Amino acid sequence: MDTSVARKTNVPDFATAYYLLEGLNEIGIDYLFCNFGTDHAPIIDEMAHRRKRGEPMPGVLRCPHENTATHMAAGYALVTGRGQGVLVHVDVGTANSANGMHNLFRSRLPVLLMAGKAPYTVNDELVGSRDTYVHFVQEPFDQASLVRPYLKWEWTLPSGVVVKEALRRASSIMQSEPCGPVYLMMQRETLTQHWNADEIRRYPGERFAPTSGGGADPKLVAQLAEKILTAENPVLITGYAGRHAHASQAIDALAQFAGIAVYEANMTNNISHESPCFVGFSADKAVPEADVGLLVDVDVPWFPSAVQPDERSFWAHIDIDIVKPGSPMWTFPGNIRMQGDSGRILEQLLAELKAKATPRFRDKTAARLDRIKTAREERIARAAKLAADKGKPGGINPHYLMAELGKLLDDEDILFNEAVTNAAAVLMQIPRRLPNTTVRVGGGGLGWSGGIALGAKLAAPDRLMVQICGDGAFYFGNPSSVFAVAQQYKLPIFSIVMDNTGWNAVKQSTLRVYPEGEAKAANSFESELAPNVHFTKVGEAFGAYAEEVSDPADVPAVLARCVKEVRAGRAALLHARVTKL
Ligand SMILES: Cc1ncc(C[n+]2csc(CCOP(=O)(O)OP(=O)(O)O)c2C)c(N)n1
Ligand SMILES: [Mg+2]
Repeated sequence: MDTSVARKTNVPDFATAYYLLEGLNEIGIDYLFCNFGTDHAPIIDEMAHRRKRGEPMPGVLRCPHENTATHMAAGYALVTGRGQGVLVHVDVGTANSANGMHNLFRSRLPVLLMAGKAPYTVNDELVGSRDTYVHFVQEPFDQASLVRPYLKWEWTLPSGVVVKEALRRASSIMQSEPCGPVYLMMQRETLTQHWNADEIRRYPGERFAPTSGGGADPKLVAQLAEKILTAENPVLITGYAGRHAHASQAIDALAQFAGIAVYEANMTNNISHESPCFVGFSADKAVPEADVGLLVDVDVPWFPSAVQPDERSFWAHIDIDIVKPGSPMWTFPGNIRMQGDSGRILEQLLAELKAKATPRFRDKTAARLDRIKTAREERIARAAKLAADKGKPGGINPHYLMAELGKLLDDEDILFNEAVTNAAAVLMQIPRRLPNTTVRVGGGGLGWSGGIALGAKLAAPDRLMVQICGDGAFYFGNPSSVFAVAQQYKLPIFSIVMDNTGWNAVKQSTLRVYPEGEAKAANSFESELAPNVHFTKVGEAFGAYAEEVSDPADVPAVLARCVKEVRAGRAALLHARVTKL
């Protein structure tokens, strides 16, 4: 581009918003999850323009609430690995997106959040100038501060001439491991600026690849292998290794070769639960007894207030996110730390062990594998015993409910577990063979499971997506918005509400801090919610199939009817009255 000569008149000329949509396509964004406002007029006009010209652009899904939009992007990224676009309205839409950004950031899921900014001209100096009341009240001094704690990058587009460069930069950062949210703000006047097509440079993906995790320093691998070769009681604890199938396989292979008991702690993305060395969801009993421990892709391996490892034990920390820069406090042990692709590092470790294994190591491994087998069998028997109690009318046992649900699922189906104090029942009763098929977000912002299930369904229409949430979580999820999107875009998900009549987590937390306190004495935990609700009506308002179940005897049939409806293409909502808090 020669800026010294007058702008050419024989080159097509379009608004920045036109190139924005083209650029989004070029960085691999299939969908925009949108909640529009006055800031988006140029984008909406260019959407129609590109459609009229038959030019490609991302699919547009309108979400009545930003919480749905952000979590749909999470679900899509979870299944495809690719971050999508979320388009929201200035500061207020950004504020409504904060819960989702928190959850995506803590889940290491990529997303490009975009918001307008109030126009900066007030006298109609430029196209897009302020023309309505809200333009005068929707400009805070620091709009990005509403989501900044959850961002890897933020920028306000200074000019349309760099729109594609800014999008490529945003994409490179969100897709580089550990992945996460980025935020781009755009003023109306910038979006309406016109540029010649040859003034807008392209930034093709093959030249601007994101970074990914690599292997580890062979010296550290050798050091860890030496420790494992002489270990008596090695354990491996993970929380999100299941994000990558090869990491799940590497854990299984290493554990079987070296006789390592494998735990998932505060799990967000499961590894295969059929691995012979997988022994459960809490390593609390094993940690104090371990002499060598591996922390692999995990945020919270145990709660230090309850559990401490032996002072003499040796810990290796293997993770793509080894520094945890987003956490002011993170003090779990690591005598050595290896940053990179955990699956790849564990493959290096296994190769080293195979080269160095001694007969004594092999004997000890065999003995450990026997112990692990027994622990595994005991655990499975414990789960079956819990599920055998069906509960009572008005108080279905969540373990029984989940065991029955598990019978209806295929290996590829995905469970989104937002059951809060009943989350353990989901995990224990529905062991998963394939990685990343039972999922929790890494964050603590309730209200995610509906949106994430919708986004996952969009990415993988042939798989059943099951949202399992508490009654409190159901409210947080803006369910009317979830079911509206399910209906409008034909995304049938199965939603199960485990209604225990309120916030059991809040009650339990009070009891943990004050086991004999005033709240207990008065049986007053500020936790009960409206008693006579029929959540089914929310689903029905949007054409979903909906049933209520309170008698354990009806559970198998009601679950079968719901699953049948969903597999046939209609969203279903099951309101299950489970054991009260
Ligand atoms: C957005 C948000 N607000 C508040 C909380 C605090 N919180 C944590 S658990 C919980 C109760 C959830 O209730 P429910 O989904 O019914 O599950 P239960 O505790 O009954 O098992 C609350 C309010 C939160 N985590 N996220
Ligand atoms: Mg509840």
